[in-house]
Amino acid sequence: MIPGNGMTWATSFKSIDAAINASGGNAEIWVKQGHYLMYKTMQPDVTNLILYGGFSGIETNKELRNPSLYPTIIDGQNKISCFSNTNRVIIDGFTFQNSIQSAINNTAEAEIINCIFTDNSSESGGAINCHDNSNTKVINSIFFKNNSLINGGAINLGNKANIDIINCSFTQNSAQQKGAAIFCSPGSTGRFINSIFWEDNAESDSEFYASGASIFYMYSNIQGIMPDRTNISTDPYFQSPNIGNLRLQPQSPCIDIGDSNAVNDIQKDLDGNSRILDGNNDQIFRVDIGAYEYKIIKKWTGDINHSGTVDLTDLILALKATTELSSRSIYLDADVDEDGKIGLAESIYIIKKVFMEMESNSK
Ligand SMILES: [Ca+2]
Ligand SMILES: [Ca+2]
Ligand SMILES: [Ca+2]
Ligand SMILES: [Ca+2]
Repeated sequence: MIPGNGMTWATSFKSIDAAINASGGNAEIWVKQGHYLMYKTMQPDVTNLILYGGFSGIETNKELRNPSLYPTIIDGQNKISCFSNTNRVIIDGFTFQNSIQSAINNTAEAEIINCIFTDNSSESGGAINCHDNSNTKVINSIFFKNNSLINGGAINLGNKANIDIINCSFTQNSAQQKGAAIFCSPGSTGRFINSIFWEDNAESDSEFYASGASIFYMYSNIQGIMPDRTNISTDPYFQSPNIGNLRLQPQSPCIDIGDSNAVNDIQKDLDGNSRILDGNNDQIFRVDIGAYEYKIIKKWTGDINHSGTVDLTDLILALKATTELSSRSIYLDADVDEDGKIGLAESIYIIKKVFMEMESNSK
């Protein structure tokens, strides 16, 4: 591919690094779906960088991307760390895997949204190492099977480092010593809201270690804590935790018990579905705990023309509806995201459903 100017998909850069260097900072970089093997740690020397993943490679509007349909995978190949920032950065919509020395090393300020961290390792902080005095915010993200040789299987917080963890799910991370989900050094501050910490495994303090640190957890499900007014400690009923599917089953205690105020500026979950949905059918919309919002599947969900099946005809009708071409065979109770309209959310739902059926038929 001939390296371009990065202004269109046809003239895109050869690598994420090339795009970062050319941007000079204060820029958004859109990264197409794909499996990006890292040979060199990305160390952007620019400020206010925003990296978005999850594009199929035709979008002209970033709202149309979908990291769960079009994963952008950053792979450290068990050789290197993927990303290291010394300036403010936003990383949204990526999967980080197979890093050593942590997938992300944050020494400044990082906002990490809609990301999946899996099979990363380090001495401390397999997925994210938050170095001394850094600020980190993690939203709608999953930490699955990361590990550390010492402390902090998924996340390590250095001295005077701050972290906000909102609507994240941690499971099956491990640490040889303390804090398989998160290790908080003395003097650090951690706030965990609407998050699940379940079945992580360390020699002690499996979910978090926070001696000498300031820790606040609210509206969360944490294994090993005493339940209180807002927090619970009970099996979250992930769909298939052993393969990293941390969506909630219908009987999950995490449905509709989160703090909706914490997600005022978060419109979607890790699947790109609407937050907030009414997941227990009491007509009250309340956010769930964890990275995914549970959605009740109603009789006509996605079946735009009420034919009894969800198929490509429904997709065409839903797409027609997005361009405001009305059709007599569009039924509003096929609504997927409870916004009273047929459009993009329904189109994405139908594509996923049709793909999933094709996949299960080909097995
Ligand atoms: Ca409800
Ligand atoms: Ca809900
Ligand atoms: Ca149909
Ligand atoms: Ca809708």
